[in-house]
Amino acid sequence: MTMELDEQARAILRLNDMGGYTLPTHGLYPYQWNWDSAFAAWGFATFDPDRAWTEMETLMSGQWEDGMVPHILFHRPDAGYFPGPDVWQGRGPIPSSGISQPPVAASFMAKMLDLDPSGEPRARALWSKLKKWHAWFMEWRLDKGAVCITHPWEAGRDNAPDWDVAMMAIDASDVGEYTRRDTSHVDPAMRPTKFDYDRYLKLVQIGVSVGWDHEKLREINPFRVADPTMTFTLLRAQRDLLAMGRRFGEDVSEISEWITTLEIGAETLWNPELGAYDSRDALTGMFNNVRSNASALCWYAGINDPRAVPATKRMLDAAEYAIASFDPEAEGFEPLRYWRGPVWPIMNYLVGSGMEEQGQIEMAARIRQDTARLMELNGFAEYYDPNEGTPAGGGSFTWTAAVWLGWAG
Ligand code: 2M8
Repeated sequence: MTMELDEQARAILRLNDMGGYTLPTHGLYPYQWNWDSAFAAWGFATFDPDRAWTEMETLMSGQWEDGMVPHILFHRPDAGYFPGPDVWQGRGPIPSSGISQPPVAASFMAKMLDLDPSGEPRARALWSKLKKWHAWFMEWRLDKGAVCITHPWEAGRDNAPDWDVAMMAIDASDVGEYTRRDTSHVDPAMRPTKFDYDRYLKLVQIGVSVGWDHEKLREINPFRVADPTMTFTLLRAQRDLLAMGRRFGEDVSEISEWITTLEIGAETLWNPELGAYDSRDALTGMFNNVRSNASALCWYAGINDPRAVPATKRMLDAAEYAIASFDPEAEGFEPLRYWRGPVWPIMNYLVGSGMEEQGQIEMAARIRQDTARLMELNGFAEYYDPNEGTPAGGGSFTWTAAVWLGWAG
């Protein structure tokens, strides 16, 4: 059984391999996405290390002059996705979007190096690029030491309830006409709403209007939210970058300082009333009061926080398959609508492996078993209904297959 699933997972990576980069899935996502690609590299590392390093190299080849690594690289035009390169008008060496995504690449590169120590020369060449990207976050995205997103797509948790209040404050009345493509690939009931998309596009238009100048955007962008996903993944990635830097004989003093800053920032996201790490609107200073699976990334970031245990356990127990992206007991929970309830294997891996490392064995085992069960029963979907296990979103999904190969299987 396991062997068969291993083969299926490898076949999905091959199927989505465009030669040098991997699509999340054909049809719905016909380009290279940043954090998807890091997961893909790790999946490939379990059976084809050479291909794994190439994936990372292609991702980093899209890095902008200022250090940012965009959330989408549009290698070849594809009419099946909107908004494409003509709308985004990124200013990097490869047509791209104008925002970034959770920086998990350094952490997966560390895993790749464990699996394939002979890849060290390629890792060394990538290391300084990753450092430049991490420096970019530290320069442009901090609020009280926590990492902010400037667009919901930047967090990777597109329509999470975390952003609802901030989204309501955006005037998108002049966004104009556009045609979505996502809803022709999957059921619109599983996707973000038109209200969300109007604002997603409005924020892109604002970015384009200033040529994606981060300094100007810091002044005029109407959306800036400090986010636990970003803060915890960057904190973890800095620790992994530092460990690799020491191994390569690099000067890592600056990275140590970044880690201290991010640890302080992470603490500013602790919402005592919620009993969880929460997103905080950097423009208003208000917490969003949303209990999501991003809170449980604290362990992945190396923060073994006893305060976070009770609410996390409640979230695990509130659904058949852990861990729902949004608290199943909260008002507005939607088990099939994207980041407003479904369970995501990639988040399960980040949360579960962090718990394993920090000795939260019971919760970790539950999450890992549930992740495996979902794939055994329902294949390699983008995400699943946390109560029924129903596969949803895109099928034959790269990062889900990678999680099977690297961890759950
Ligand atoms: C989803 O986001 C894209 C926009 O970036 C979309 O809905 O069009 C998110 O789940 C994101 O986290 C993911 O990287 C991307 C590709 O799988 O899809």
